[in-house]
Amino acid sequence: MKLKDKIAVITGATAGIGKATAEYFAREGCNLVLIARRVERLEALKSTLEEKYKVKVFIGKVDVSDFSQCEAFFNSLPDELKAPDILVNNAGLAYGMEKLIEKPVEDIDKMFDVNVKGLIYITNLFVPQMVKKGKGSIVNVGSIAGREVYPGGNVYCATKHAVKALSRALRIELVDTPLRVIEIAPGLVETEFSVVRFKGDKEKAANVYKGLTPLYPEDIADLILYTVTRPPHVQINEVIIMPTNQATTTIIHREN
Ligand code: 8X3
Repeated sequence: MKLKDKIAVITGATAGIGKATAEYFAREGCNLVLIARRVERLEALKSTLEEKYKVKVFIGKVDVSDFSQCEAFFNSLPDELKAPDILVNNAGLAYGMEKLIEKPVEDIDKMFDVNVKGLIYITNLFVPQMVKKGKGSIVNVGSIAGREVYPGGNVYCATKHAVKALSRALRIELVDTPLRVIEIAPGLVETEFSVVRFKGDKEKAANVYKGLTPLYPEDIADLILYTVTRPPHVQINEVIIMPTNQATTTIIHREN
């Protein structure tokens, strides 16, 4: 499948994996609907991609954890954008590494609200239109934290296990349609993820990727592009992708 003149909706589009995916899709001539909270970044990305790749980019300042914002943005879209060819549920975050019993309640809520409820809200708005159109790919960005649990991972791991469960559930429910559901589960990818997790502590964040070559957002964008451009009868259900020097969430070889 070629992406030229297709439409992709991407959440969490202004940084990391979302931004790289927007760029990789735009390079193929794909029009974009980019959803994120930071409007200045959205506007800057829109003008860069439109100018560089001559594609149309629509932007939505939306916090995916707020259903009324998701719904209002969805309702404001012209019909053809309500039924994209590709939906990338990328928005997600982790907060902290405390033990479960010490976790601040607002951090627990935020992770579930964005990673799980936000993904469901966006899916439930766009996917019915994709079903009506009779084609499309849904890409959910999961994590190896949805395959394993590691010290301090607790709630984040629970949300990513939920992303795996929701992806599998959706695949079952869409089995009689031409739609495909793809879950991408990365290990260490160097993005703002760790700066957010450690609430701005750049040193702690840098330590996460220290001594190894991590994955970069472009590596994941490249994989997402691969999965959505397979022939329509090919559904890549799940892909686990890690840096070469990572074997599990905790077994990581680092050079001193
Ligand atoms: C991010 C990967 O191992 O930091 O989803 O949880 S990990």
